[in-house]
Amino acid sequence: MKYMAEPYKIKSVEVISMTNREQREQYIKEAGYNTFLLKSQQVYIDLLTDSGTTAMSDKQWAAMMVGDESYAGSVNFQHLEETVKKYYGFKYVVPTHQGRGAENLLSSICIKPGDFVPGNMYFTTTRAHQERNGATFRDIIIDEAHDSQKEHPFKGNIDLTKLQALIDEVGADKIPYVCLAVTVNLAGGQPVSMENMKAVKAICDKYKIKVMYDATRCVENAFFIQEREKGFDKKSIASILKEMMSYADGCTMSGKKDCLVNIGGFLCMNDDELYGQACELVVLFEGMPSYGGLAGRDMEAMSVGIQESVDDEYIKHRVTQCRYLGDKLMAAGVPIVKPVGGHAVFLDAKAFLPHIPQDQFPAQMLAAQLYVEAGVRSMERGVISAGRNKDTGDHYYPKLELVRLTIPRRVYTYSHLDVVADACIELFNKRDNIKGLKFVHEPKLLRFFTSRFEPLK
Ligand code: PM9
Repeated sequence: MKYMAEPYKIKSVEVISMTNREQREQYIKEAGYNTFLLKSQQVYIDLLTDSGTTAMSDKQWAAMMVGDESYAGSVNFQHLEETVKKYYGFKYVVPTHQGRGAENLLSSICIKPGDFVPGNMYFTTTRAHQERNGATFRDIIIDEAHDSQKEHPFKGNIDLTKLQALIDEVGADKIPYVCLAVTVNLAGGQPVSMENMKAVKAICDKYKIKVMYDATRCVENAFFIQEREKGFDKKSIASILKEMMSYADGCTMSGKKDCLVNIGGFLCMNDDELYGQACELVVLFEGMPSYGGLAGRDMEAMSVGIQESVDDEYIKHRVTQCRYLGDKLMAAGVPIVKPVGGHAVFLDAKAFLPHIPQDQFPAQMLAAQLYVEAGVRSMERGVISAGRNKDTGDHYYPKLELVRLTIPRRVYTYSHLDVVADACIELFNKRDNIKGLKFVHEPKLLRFFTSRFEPLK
């Protein structure tokens, strides 16, 4: 079977709203042509993000009922700690309210002004925390990742020559850690091979540089290793995940993605001193080291979610859904990032709208027009998300100017994806009529969340 059927059945439903084109034209105008500023009841199929949008299982909801809301030493934290240690293998776990809480702790503790943090392509909140603490981010992903049409089984890999060159250029003492994302969100959800993780660790060990994973979509990464890397096809997702983590000194985690919860995250490490510092700082920003900004019930749901996430059938279906949508679009000639990754299909806005220059924000407008077309909400992942260089004030112009159609976990059916595919194809057929945008409001930090725009005449 090319497209695997759902390995679950539906026990509870949420009614979604239909709107007409006239209403949607008005709503997107009111939202300043920014899909983040739409109200959820104005959206029919919501592919804005896979973050916190998961449908929890009956077992997770049951776990919520055994929340121990003691201020300190909650039994749910003990369960979370045991589960993370079992599946990820790190010595210490510090819970946080979500991924960026963990990023804040890690960056604040490890980075000093003037440092460099290399990574396999930037992520918005991750780089913002690194820069806020005085570091410069350096992209050391392989070149193929910046070309939407290049096929590569592990397009998220780190280029080892680029890593070595940075160490030679700035010195190992200016690199507090390498930030290795598994998978790489902004490259299209592209995975990293086990071989690459092992090689990165070997280089970093030589120079006493830590390797910290952004583990946000690590289970999806494990699936691609099982499918594509020699010697892993007979191994379980759980065992691949554990081996992946053995090549890291720790990780940040947004539990809102692969841990299958609506809120939560954590920071892991093996180092005693780093753990001590994280326990001090977490109290300032999140809460006690035994709850980190989460209710007991949220930690319990995350423990169960982690166990469900490594089920081989679950993850196979998840990636298959993304492929189903990607295959439909490719068959109709709609330009997308290839190969399709683990959490989303990314429209290539430069190829979709070649008549709109990047400084007129083609991906932003494409996301707005897709909403008008069919009530489908997506997200810009291009020049607006990339922001401005903190020293020169110029826009960063990423090679990839994308619109992300992100598939929430266990939420939509293949029929919903048919609607999305039809809308994209329809829009592609009338793409010449779409015009660019200009800013009317631009916040300084993480501008994509709240910027407002107007169409160009
Ligand atoms: N990712 C996403 O939609 C939600 C916020 S940005 C619109 O893709 C990675 C790889 C992420 C991520 C969030 C975070 C931050 C870290 N790394 O959102 O703070 O994709 O839990 O995680 C979003 P939190």
